[in-house]
Amino acid sequence: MGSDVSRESDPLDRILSVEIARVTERAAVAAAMLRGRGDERAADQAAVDAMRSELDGLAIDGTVVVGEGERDEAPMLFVGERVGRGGADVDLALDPLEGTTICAKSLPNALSVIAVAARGTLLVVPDVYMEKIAIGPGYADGVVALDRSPRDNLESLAAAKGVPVDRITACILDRPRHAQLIEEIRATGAAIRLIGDGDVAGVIHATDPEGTGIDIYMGIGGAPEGVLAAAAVRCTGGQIQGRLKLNTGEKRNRAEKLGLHDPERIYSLADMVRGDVIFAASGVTDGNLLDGVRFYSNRIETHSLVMDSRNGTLRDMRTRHLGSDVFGR
Ligand code: VTB
Ligand code: MG
Ligand code: MG
Repeated sequence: MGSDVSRESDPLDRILSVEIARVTERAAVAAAMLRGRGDERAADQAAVDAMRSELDGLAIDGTVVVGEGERDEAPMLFVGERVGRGGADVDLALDPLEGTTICAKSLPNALSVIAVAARGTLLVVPDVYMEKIAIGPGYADGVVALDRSPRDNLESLAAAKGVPVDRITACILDRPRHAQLIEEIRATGAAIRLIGDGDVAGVIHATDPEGTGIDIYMGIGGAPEGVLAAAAVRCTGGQIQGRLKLNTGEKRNRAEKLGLHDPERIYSLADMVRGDVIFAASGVTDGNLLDGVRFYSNRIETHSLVMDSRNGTLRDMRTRHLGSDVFGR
C-alpha cells in the first residue's frame, strides 16, 4: 500500500502525457488555420481560445504560472488563472502560439507549447527579458556558463565535442540587441543560425544537434519562454541557464514581488524546474524538429513532441484527426 500513497502524493501520476498533447494539438490546429494570413493577433487569439477550452476538459486543478501575461492585459490564460475540471494539483507554463509573427508569415518553427508540473515547482518569472544559454545532453556540468564569455563557452563546448570551433553552430534571435554577441561568436569561427522568433524552439533544437544542426542556444529572449524551454530541457536532458534582465527599478520591483530578490542571479535548470514535468509541443508551421499542421480533404494531421521527465520518454507523435471536434465535419 505504501507505493499507492507515494503515487497519490505525486499529482503528475494522475495525468497522461498524451492528454496534454491534445491541448497543444488543438491550439496548433486553430493557429494553423490562420497561418500565413499576416494577422498575428487573430492567430494568437485562436490558439489561446482553443487551448483554454481544451484545458478545461482535463482532470486537473491547474494554475497558470507562465502564461499570456497579467490578468489586465490577457483576457485568458493569464498568470494566476485556474484551469481544468478538477483533479491533480498542478502548475502550468504555456504558450498557445510561440512565434506569432512566424505563424502570420508562415515561416519555420512556430509551436504551441505547454508544461505541466506539480504545484510550486516551476519558477515564476515576470514577463521581462532573460539571457539564456542552453546545450544538449552528454556534457559535464559547467561546460558552458552564462557568466563566461561567448568565446570561452564556444571553445569549451567544441573541446568537449571533440571538434574545432568552426564546426559549432549557435542559434540566436535576430535582434539589434545581439549585435555584439553575434560579432563575438563570429570572431571565434563558429556559425550562427539567426531566427526571427521562437526561442523555445531554438533551445529545444540545441538539445538535439544531430537532428537540427544547432549545438548551442545563446542570447536574450523572453523570460516566460526561458521557463518553458527549461521544462523541455528537463525532459530531453541537457543544460540551460538563465538570468533575468532587470535593468529598471520597475522590473526589479516586479521580480521582487515574485520573491526574486537577487537581480543578478543566474538560474540553473534545477532552479527553473524543481521537479518532474510533462512537456508537449505541437508544430504550427514546419520546423527543424516538428512538421506544421497539415490540412487534407478528410483529415488534419498534427506533429507533436510529448516528453515526460518522470520516465524519461520523448515521444515523436503524429496524429490524424478525423473526428468532428477538430476537423469540423
Ligand atoms: C523571444 C521569442 C518569442 O519573444 O522570446 C521573443 O522566442 C523575445 O522578445 O517568440 P522580442 O521579440 O522583444 O525580442 C517572441 O518573439 C514572442 O513571444
Ligand atoms: Mg503567446
Ligand atoms: Mg511567446
